[in-house]
Amino acid sequence: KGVYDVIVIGAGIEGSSSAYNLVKQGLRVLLLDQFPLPHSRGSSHGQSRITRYVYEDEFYVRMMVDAFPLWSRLEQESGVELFTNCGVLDIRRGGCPGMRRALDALRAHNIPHESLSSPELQRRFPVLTTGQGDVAIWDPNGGLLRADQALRAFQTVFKQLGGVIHDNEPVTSVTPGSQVVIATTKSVYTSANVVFAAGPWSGPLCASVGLHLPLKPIRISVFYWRASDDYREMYGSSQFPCFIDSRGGGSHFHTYGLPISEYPGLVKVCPHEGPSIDPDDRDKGTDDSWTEEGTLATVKSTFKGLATTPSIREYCIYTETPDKHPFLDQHPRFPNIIVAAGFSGHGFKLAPVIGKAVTELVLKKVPTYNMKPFKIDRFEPRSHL
Ligand code: PYC
Repeated sequence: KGVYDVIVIGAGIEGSSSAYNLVKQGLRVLLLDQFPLPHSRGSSHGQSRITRYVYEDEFYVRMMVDAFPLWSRLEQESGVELFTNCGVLDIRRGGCPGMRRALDALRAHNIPHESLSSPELQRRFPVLTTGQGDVAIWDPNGGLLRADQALRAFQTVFKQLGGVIHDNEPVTSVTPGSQVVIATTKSVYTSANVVFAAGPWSGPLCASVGLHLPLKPIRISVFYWRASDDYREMYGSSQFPCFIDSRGGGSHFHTYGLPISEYPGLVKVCPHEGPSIDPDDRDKGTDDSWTEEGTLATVKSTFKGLATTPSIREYCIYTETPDKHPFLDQHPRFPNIIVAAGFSGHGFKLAPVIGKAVTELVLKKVPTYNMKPFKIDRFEPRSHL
């Protein structure tokens, strides 16, 4: 009792997927969360997320090649439909270097895609108004993930396989050693390995074991905009895709969006930026009117028939790293402490392969994926210690 092979701290999507993958290896696994589950305090709540093959970095495309079938496997195991294949548009300025890189990355893995010019975009998606120099990559196999159901599915299967979840149980200390001692508000546990997957709380957790990582929690406003009656059908998932808009500059804020799904008649269009916050004070006073103004500029310039005031604003936290790649690595001094943090707002879709990669790190197996971009010492070697 109280002794585990692995304790995962943080039952968000990365921690829950890690716990699920670890228990499948026959390990005794405890998944801890500081809040009662489910909760909306971190980065894994809400009903929808984008999933896609299109990425500028080839190593993410490689990971998505595995992530799609692993999401399907979770659908089968849980009996819950998690994915809607509405496609994804990656909208950009023509000729930008990122466009070339993204196309090369897709080609490297033979992923079906199309390049669309501005007139072609408007022909295919009549709700769009794009500028002359705008282009897009069409990722027909991407779409929408049911986020809160996906989180529950990982946790349900984990428990069915013998995993243990303790929620409403904050960790109060971690003492490294060949057996790590984890104290919480309710108990003391020992474990051969620990996974830090605490989302925006990962910075202080890592610092408590001498690891100082550049992790910056930011608050993202999740906006829903009413579609007028004439356009409502055109914004449904059978006609409208998910999109990421990285045109940047001028009136174009970096935004993303999804078709009508969780709230009848409401289209999700959100900024991909926000103010730096303390996750314990997420909802307090920080001015982020600039994110609403920036998103509104895109809503007005690009999407026909949407209201000019959002009907709903919710909050979600991204935990950003300087290069927007996560830390997915062993602690440099204590190799039985694994860090999985800093997903920078694009980690949800990757969760099945993050869980697999974490399991390989715990079991000291040869990694399936290129782990170099995720190394803890990639910025300034040893300055983090
Ligand atoms: O990775 O596709 C993505 C995404 C969209 C919004 C936040 N992340």
